[in-house]
Amino acid sequence: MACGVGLGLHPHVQSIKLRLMTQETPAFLYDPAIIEPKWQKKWLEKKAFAAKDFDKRPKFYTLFFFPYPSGEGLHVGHSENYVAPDMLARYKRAQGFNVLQPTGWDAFGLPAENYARKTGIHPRITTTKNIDNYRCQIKMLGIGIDWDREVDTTDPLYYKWTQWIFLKLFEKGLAYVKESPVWWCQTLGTVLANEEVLDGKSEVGGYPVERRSLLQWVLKITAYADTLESKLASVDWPDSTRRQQINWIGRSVGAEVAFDVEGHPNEKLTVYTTRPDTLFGVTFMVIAPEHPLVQKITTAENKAKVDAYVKAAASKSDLDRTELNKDKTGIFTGAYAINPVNGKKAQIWVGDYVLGSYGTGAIIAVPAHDERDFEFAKKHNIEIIPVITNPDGTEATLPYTGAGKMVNSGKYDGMGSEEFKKRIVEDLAKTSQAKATVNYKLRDWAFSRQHYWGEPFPILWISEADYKKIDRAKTKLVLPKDPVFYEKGGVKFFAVGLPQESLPLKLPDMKDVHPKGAETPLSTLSDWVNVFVNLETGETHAKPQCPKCVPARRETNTMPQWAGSCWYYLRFLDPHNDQAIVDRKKLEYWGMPDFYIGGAAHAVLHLLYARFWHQFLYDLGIVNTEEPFPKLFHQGIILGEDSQKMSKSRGNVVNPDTIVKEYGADTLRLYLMFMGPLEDMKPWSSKGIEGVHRFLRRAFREFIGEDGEISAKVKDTPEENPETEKLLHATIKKVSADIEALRFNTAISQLMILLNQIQTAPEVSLQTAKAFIQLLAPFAPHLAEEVWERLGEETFVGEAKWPTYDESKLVSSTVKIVVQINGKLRAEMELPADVDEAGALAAARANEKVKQHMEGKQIRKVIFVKGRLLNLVAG
Ligand code: ANZ
Repeated sequence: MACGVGLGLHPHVQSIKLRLMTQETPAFLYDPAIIEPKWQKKWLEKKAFAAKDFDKRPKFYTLFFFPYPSGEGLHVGHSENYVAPDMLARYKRAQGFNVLQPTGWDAFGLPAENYARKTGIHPRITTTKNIDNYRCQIKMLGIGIDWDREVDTTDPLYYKWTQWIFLKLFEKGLAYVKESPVWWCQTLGTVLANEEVLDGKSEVGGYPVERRSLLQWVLKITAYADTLESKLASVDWPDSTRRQQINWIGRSVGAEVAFDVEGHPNEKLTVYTTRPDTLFGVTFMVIAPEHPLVQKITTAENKAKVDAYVKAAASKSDLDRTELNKDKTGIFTGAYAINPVNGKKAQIWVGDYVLGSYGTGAIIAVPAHDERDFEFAKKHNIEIIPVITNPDGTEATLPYTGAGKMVNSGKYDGMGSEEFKKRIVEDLAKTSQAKATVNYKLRDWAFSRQHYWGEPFPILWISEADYKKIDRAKTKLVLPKDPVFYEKGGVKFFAVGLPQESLPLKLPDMKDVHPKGAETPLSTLSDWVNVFVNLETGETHAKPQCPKCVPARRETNTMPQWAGSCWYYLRFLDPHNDQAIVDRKKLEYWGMPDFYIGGAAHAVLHLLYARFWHQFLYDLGIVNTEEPFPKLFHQGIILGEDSQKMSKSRGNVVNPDTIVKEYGADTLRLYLMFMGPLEDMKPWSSKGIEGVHRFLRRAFREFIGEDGEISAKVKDTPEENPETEKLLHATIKKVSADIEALRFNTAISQLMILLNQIQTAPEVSLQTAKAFIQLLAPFAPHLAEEVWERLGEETFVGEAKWPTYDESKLVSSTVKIVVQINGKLRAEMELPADVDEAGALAAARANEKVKQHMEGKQIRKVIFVKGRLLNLVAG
């Protein structure tokens, strides 16, 4: 049973009730089902994990990717994501840091809406229920969260600020509208997201889908392409993630070169190329099917074929046209371009592998120096002219993509190709036929969704005539520098932002959140959509109540799920502020997360979008750092016991609830961290979990006696067995360093070694027992609190100062010296580490065993190896 579902009780609580009734649990037994809820309750009551604003201690802000509360509840992968930073947080707290570990819910999104579509249950209801369950599960794992800072992206008090940021983007010209294709499913009567369309059919039901053009909001993330790339150098992130972002941004340095078009004196065909050094080798050109020149230059005899080709291309996605397209197809337009470097004619083809949305939508093709063009030229019998040799000047085997010396390039022959690359652009620039440019693969961010369960846009649409009436100096409406408008049937509509003080614009309630046939659910709420707006105050009314009121339509798209997660890390610093996103002083005190952990799957979307908004907020002066996540870490995926990805269909999913019920959260926590290095992908093992559970039982039994009180073995004395003492200091050193470096697995091994030593020693000091419990506390906090309490402590173990080690204690004060008599091992002596030959000999003479073997013999020769051996030759 999932947390909080059913009887409304934590499964632990249920089992405890049973146990208490039957008195099954003697106090000396380690029983997580009793201990864990007990301490979770105490932590909550005492607000043990409250982060204190402006506290004098140094701050430590740790953040895990906040969960999307799905109906399925937590799986063990999430558990790993929350447990690991919790260990760090608990350690830092004990180290004297003012630790902030918050969480919240990324709760808008499609699953709740799809569930509503199937069951009729409103997303608000499912979302609240799922959040309750997740909160319960996170508590069940013993994660130390400051619950007073919990946020929920679907709470109007939260999305007020998501809308506020959007309005700022709108005001600064970074939000605009564009007609863009979306997937429409006639049978379902709805727009579908890309991920809901599989192989050209709806994921739900498998119905046919078609492309429909709809007006969409787009955010100009490309304005930040340069900063998004360059600032990556300043963050401590996994290399692969940094590289993925760099590739996604795709900075490309090249040149635009303008070609004349034969027979069309008023047209220019401008291409984008990263290889202007190959310009003399151009034998054909390829333009995208959507390029405006296609219609103008295609000759009559080629028109029918070209039209058919263009039509076929229109139904393909960019991905189908590029990455997934192995066979580069094309069709000749019958027209020619004139090469500005030598006046040579080049055929102009249409090819769908050239994208209209990248560069200029047109390319030069150089078969001698590009594999793709080479194959194309061979297939269509187009001339191939080599213009670059091997680096040593010899003729290269074609296609040759490297650098070398220029040939067949007129006056530039013999010049190095790298030098020529710059030179030709400079020379063509003199006659405005070329210019150096930078392009990015990054596209602007399509920011509209045709769903119900998202943030409404705080935007109204009004007529052009009414827009012109607005007095910019007086109005409270938010207006962009350049108007944002669209045209329909020859009439223009202009976007205005609601006054900032009117936010939040609440998501209106709807019975059926998936009305059939509507492009957007909100568009069916005509009373909500059609309003009158006062052009001065920005207030909206159901009726025209004043002379300044004009009719307006609300925007009926909602924001994508990414919006709320773009800035949530800021809200934790000041979650209840109604006047600002975050108070500046609190921002300055806490700063950005010192540690941010989550799965690698978000390498580009969330982590890029959040950086974009952060850099925008930085430019507005709202945040004081250029990057939101200075240190990022990805935990590895946990596989099923069969080493396959966990999935319902494989039946290899491990449910944390079950594990907690069977072994307790401490065992789950310890095992998750003991499985292997945090960043590694690792398979689950039932045997492994048994092993760590036994370790915890042993730890408990070692310090707690049969009567449930301190074990008789634990002595309240300053004396400690030298071996135990040495190992304790080594363990403090290693566990501290390992936690800092997130090597939780090796820290746990070391604790196991120490426990073995404590078990072998006849006694253990109370001090050592306490230190061991403190070291164990980040990993198994419930057990640690319980033992700590029974050892006579009154505060939480996490509040006690982390144990320190003494470097000098790490060195053994004594050594074992082996005594051989005539080559035979006769005795072992424990002596001071720095004992010399005379001292060792004196000790040997006094040793009973040595005395026996020396009876009647004289020492003839002594061989002494310092710290190890005393060999006596006797006769
Ligand atoms: C001539 C050439 C010769 C090229 C050569 C490459 C190699 P990146 O680095 O990815 O920016 N290109 C330009 N616009 C394109 C478009 N809209 N669709 C498809 N391909 C396009 O790549 C830039 C190169 O990709 C450009 O340089 C152009 O081909 C092609 F030996 O120009 B090149």
